[in-house]
Amino acid sequence: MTSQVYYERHQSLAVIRINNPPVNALSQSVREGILHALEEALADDRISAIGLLCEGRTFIAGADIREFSQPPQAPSLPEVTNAIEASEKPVIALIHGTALGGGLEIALASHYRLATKGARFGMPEVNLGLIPGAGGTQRLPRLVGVPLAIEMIVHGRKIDAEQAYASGLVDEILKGDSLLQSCLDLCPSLTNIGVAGRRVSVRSIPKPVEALACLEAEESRMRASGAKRQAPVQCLRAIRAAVEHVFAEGARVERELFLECKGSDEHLGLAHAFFAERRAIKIPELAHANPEPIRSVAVLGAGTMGRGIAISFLDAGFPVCLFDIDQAALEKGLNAISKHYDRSVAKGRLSREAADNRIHGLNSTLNYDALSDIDLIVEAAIESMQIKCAIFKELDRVCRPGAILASNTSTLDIDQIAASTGRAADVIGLHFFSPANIMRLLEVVTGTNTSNTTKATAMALAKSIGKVGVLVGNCYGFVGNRILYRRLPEAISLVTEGATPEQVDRVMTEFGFPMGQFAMSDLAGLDVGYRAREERRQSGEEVPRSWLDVLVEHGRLGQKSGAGVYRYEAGDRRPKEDEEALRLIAAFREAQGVVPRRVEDSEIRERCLYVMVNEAFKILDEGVARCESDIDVVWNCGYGFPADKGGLMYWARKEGLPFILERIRSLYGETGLEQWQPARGLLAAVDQANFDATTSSTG
Ligand code: 3H9
Repeated sequence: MTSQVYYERHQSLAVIRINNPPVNALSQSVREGILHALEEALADDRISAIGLLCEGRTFIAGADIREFSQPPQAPSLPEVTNAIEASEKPVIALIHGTALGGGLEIALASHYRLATKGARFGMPEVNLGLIPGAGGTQRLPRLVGVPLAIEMIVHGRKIDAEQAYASGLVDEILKGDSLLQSCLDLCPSLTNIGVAGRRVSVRSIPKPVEALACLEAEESRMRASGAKRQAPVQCLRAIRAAVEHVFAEGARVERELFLECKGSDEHLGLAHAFFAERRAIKIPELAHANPEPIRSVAVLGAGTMGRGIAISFLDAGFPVCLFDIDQAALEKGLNAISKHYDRSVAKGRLSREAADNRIHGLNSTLNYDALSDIDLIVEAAIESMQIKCAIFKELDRVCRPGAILASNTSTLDIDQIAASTGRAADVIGLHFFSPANIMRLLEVVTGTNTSNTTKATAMALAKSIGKVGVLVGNCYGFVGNRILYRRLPEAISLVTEGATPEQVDRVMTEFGFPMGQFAMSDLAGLDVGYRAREERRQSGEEVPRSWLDVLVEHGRLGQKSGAGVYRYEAGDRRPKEDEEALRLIAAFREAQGVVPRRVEDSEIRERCLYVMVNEAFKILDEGVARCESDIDVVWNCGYGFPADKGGLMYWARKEGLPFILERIRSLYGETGLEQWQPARGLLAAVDQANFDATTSSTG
């Protein structure tokens, strides 16, 4: 066969065994190997059935994404799936781990699907800006019906073995551990049934009238949402083709749409984002560090952030002790967590039993001494250095040697926090993003003395709670907030000069952010930033006053007070432009002697985004981020940067660094402001780009 595909004979069962670590992706040699093995099995009279089995931790996780950037190589995946389905001997997919994308398409082309209890199934192509391209959009709706097919293909939802069995996607969930033995046991009966009625492509769509209505409802939902990504639209088109046409025609439409998606910027951006996340956790300096096992977690502070962090750990199966010094706050926190799980049950996201298990994993204390045996403590108290240092001093007193002491600070100096303990090697920042149980980013902030073991433990922990850990250095705001804190003043200045907050936010949402800068500030609470600015002013720093300060001083604190930059109606979180805020802004301009001017959208886009790019290069210059793609991950997973644009730095390179630098230089010339002083790394990157352009044109 090929080096990744083996052919074996077990009595009358041929086994095609795939071994392409780590996830058995369908690279060219795997596709070729499957076809050869299939031919051999079909030519062998002793064989009556064929099993498809994968080595390692999973069934096939899809096409090999790395190959999409290369010229296509035969055989194509549709050739393989069609050959499997055409086989006159039954092909049985033996599924463990995850059957994803092209892997699920192989399973759908097989005549029987047997799965282990823990198996999961999905069509995540849409998350890569693609559609399933090997018959998935045609076979899945025929097998499980259009509503579930839409969920899986358009929304990328994964289902477990039980749901797969209930929907008819798998024929049997195996009781034993050995897929091969179970297949051998079932072989005689499957062989008797044969393949004739088992080819999914010749089935008709179940409940066609309902299917069409469901398709139309989804299409209008998509139009109304104004979503910008193309892949979900193309997924729906392909499913519609399955409803309206015979398989061959539907498959032709699917192929066309797949190839269109494969060449799109959306796919290139999302594929970059996918690999950037995986690159972020590969840290050469930690290659030999052994993570410590974490068996128990305490979260200090029962406020919104602490609760979200506690839920993240409970969801991942960790026992959690919630700590607060205030009994009422603690009870409120425990209550909120319990209610969160009740809501998950009511929405059908979690079974009552699973929710109860998580709630049972939670206990609480008002007493530091109760933390003495805990492996990891995450402090989530308010953002005050004085309070955090006092907490860490207590933790140093009570916690066992080797326990990891983490702070969820979003800005403060980890070294200063660590200095309040006698164990700086065990102190680290774990910066969660709100809502902490939902946002995928975890900035792992290292202090000067944080040990490699602590860093490696924190990075492994991030993965085990389903977060994307990014290792960053210590500076005000770390990577994410430091960049954000450059965008905010720029957005404020644009409004001072004459734009409206609504205009600035619209430009950002048109770019692809889910929320504009000011809607986000309202959500976080304007008083938070105000307090931080006041603290800096009081410590002697020169922090210019802005109209945002004026809004806070007029009691406009954001969503929580019903008014901030925008106005909010009761029970409605949608921001509405507000005359009162505009009046206060106008009065501020007048007091400053500013005559408002017309600000073009293009200026807003450039100033808000280029200031971020310049700061990101400064962060790289200082070694606070390890590489450009780590910055992409931080902004994609923590701040809603549109991942189909790849990430801040990936987008900046596409936008053109020489052009960005030219604008930055001119803004620096006009304003003399530090944020527009070109970063060294940006200058070097542009020099390099110019050098590359010269050598390629002369060579
Ligand atoms: C498709 O199938 C299109 C077809 O419909 C049509 C074609 C015509 N290819 O995530 P992990 C690598 S599109 C290449 O850390 P986990 C990954 O980069 C595909 N490489 O592990 C990493 O490499 P490295 C549809 C892949 O256990 C290593 O495997 N399928 C692929 O946390 C481990 O990955 C998908 O979108 C791939 N398809 O999670 C599935 N997948 O060690 C995408 C992974 O060098 N994959 N790698 O950094 C996943 O969702 C997760 O990787 C998975 C395992 C759940 C499978």
